[in-house]
Amino acid sequence: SDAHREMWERLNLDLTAHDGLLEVLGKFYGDIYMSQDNRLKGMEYMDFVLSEVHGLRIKELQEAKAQGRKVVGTFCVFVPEELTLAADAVQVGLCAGAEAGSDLAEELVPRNTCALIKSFIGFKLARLCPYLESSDLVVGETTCDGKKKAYEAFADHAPLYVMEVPQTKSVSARELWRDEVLRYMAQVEKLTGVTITAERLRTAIKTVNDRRRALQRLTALRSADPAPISGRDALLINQISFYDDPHRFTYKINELCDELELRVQAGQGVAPVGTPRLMLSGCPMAVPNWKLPYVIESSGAVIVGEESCIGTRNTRDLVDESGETVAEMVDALVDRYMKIDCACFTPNTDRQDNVASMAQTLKADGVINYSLMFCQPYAHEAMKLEHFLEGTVPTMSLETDYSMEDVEQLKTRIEAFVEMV
Ligand code: BJ8
Repeated sequence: SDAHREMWERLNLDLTAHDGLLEVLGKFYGDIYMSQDNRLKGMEYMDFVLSEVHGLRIKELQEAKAQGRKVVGTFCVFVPEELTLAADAVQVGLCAGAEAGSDLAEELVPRNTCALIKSFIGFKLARLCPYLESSDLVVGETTCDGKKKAYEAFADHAPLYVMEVPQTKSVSARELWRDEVLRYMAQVEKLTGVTITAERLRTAIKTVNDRRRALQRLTALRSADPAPISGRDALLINQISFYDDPHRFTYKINELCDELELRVQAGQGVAPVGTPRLMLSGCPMAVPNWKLPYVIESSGAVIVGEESCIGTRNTRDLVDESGETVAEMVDALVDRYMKIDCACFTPNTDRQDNVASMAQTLKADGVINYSLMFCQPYAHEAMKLEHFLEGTVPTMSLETDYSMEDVEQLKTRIEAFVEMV
């Protein structure tokens, strides 16, 4: 609409390139999502949110800003959203899953950089992301080398703040992380002018836990056979969880889970009983990175879980809600975030156990390790996981990026794997 265009213009987007992006996105979504059978009624909300991803949600953010609220953009699940919300700011995920502005990105970061990093830089330099342009603060983090060096370059282009994420789970690493959580708390208080009180923090912890609980409910329902929801739809839900209003989103997911429960009771699903059930494990799939799930689900399999930051790695652990003082609640946050089993940690053996138990709970017939090309941490762990899972569940590892050039090749490999499981 004209109002949307005016808003995009005010945000200094490149309108022509942005029109092109939305057109491609709409077509891609139609092919991958609207072609599915037996979709849940509850997915209509997701279709709507996605169709308005650069429209209504951005308008809401602009309205929040007009009321004096701040917007914080993030690239990693280590940024404690509870503190952002407790300071009355809005948090949105910025990591990007489409190839855009890669020529420009390659002027800022080396060619051999993973597609996720190149994408968020490309989106910025090509002026295509209204979330980035709405952000008052952009929070980076010292996770993989690719990201932490990219943020140095990115700091010239965005109001960047970097959290130091430790590399191990030692006692001193936890101390470092606690300091970093407190430093972020001071930063977000400075940004908003809001002091984080115990009451505000308690409410925020509850809000984020409620969203996690709703997504845990979804994860659990996916253990049913036949699979009651497609992997594509479940991934979309997880992707949308990063930028939708948390209260509205949680309500909608619980509603969708009610519908899923009825389906499971009636023995209905999106694919016949006996369809090979696969689990994805590895790098996050940022919106609109739907390529691999689409290829997998067009190869005679159904995806029943995502062990990923856009998936269970972000929803598995809750923050303890029994803290009464700000200090106790901060400690609870520190403990919960230290449980994240990102491949940037060394060693990271918890992840192996988590993948194995998830495969078992979800009754997965196979695990696909997914690494983005040039992602060292997840490529290394894919090798470890293959060994670890040997004899329990068939595993294969794939490396890919956002381009469509390897779709046929992926399909061939996945079909062979599906035959075998
Ligand atoms: S907690 S997984 S969201 S860092 S794909 S940029 S690792 S080279 S995304 Fe992540 Fe936080 Fe960890 Fe999760 Fe680097 Fe690999 Fe690229 Fe990656």
